[in-house]
Amino acid sequence: LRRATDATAPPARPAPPVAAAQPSRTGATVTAVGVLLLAVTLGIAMDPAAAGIASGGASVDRVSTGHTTTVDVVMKNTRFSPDTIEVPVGDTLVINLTNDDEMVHNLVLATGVVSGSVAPGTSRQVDAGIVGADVEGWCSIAGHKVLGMVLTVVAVGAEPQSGDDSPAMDHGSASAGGASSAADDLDLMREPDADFVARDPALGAAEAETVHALTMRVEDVETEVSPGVTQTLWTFNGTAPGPTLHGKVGDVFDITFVNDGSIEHSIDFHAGALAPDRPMRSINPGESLTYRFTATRSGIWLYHCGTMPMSVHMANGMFGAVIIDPPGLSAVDREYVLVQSELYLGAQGGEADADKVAAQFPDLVVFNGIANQYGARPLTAKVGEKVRIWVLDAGPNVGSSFHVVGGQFDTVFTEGDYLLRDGGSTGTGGSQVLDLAVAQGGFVELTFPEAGSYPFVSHIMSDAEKGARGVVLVSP
Ligand SMILES: [Cu+2]
Repeated sequence: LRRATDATAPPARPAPPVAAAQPSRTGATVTAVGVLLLAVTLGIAMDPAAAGIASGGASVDRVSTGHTTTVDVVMKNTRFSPDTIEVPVGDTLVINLTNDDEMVHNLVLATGVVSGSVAPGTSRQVDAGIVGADVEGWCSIAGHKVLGMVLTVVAVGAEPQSGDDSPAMDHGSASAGGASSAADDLDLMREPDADFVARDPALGAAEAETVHALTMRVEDVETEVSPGVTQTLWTFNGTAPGPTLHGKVGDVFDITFVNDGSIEHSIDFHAGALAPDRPMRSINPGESLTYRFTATRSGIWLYHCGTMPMSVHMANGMFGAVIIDPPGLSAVDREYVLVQSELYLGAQGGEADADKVAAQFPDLVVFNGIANQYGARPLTAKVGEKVRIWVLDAGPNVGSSFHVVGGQFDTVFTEGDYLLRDGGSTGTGGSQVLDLAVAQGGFVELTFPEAGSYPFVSHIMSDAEKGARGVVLVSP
């Protein structure tokens, strides 16, 4: 190791003078190269990660000045302040990190140094090691980098870097940390394992009670979203979509919202009209709030997390449906509910890739959270039965054009009223697609004329090919 260091280390040089108001420099000036090399060698032996070896060794050839630059950095409004730190090359950088925000943050440096979570109102000291080159840092909580929570460490007096491939300036995505995406493992033709159980698409009857008291608990759950592809989703009550709530006009929903996740979250029920200030506020892990609303209007309503960036929170699983039956809803033989959403895959087992979300480039478009699940585990019906399918488009970014191949809808209810009921005024009207913008919902009714396999899709065909399809298996 010493030989290698001798061969590659540039000659020690005094750090250039830097006019910097904030950093304070401490420590004795080291002049003896032998002592310096010994210090570097010992440092690497004691803490390889601090020397940058674990992150690819971009700065192994740095030479310590023996000085320490200490900088105070405040995290507030999803920003680092200051967001640029100038450090003489060769100095050890120590960052006193204070979180003055109301949500959890952290600092990740491209060298592999991580602060760990910093709770609101707390501080933490981060030893960034010896700075040999410019280093990018960011908050790795999903979406915060996209919101601009980026920190740049400038190594003053460093040699210009060659090429764009330096790990010290990795511009990889915040959530994936520049790692490969689980999208590389996608195989939309792959069948699920034999023991795979699809989410039950059946909608049960609305509960008789008029006050629905329930707990909605945020939990981080690793979920297989397509065969062989898992993501750690932020869920309401363990699944994405969260539970489907079902009631009647006038019912009260008395919700206890509990955040057992790892970052702050919130909940927003479109099914109730109220001032959002208090019930929709974001709460930190370990906190809870009460959210009580009366469902005065019928339809299928979205609920979702409303914490910034909402796109990422929703893309990572935080959505679900509230169904309020319209008065006079006709009886049917079978009733299903399908919630369409998108997935923007981060690393295997990781969280949504915030950059893909911002670019609106989904890897998967799915019904009830899992790609193609009802291809392998079809919905069922019998010839001549009346079937109602509720559909909600949760997004966060892609609408739906819900269609049943080989089927025709004689009834369509969308966004609060019947677009078509029992064939309309002529009795012969039919509909081929339920057309939903993001956050819209409705239902269709149809009767299957003969036995067979009737695929259902979003007729936005590229989305069907990304997983927004299934089958209704109709038996005699
Ligand atoms: Cu959230």
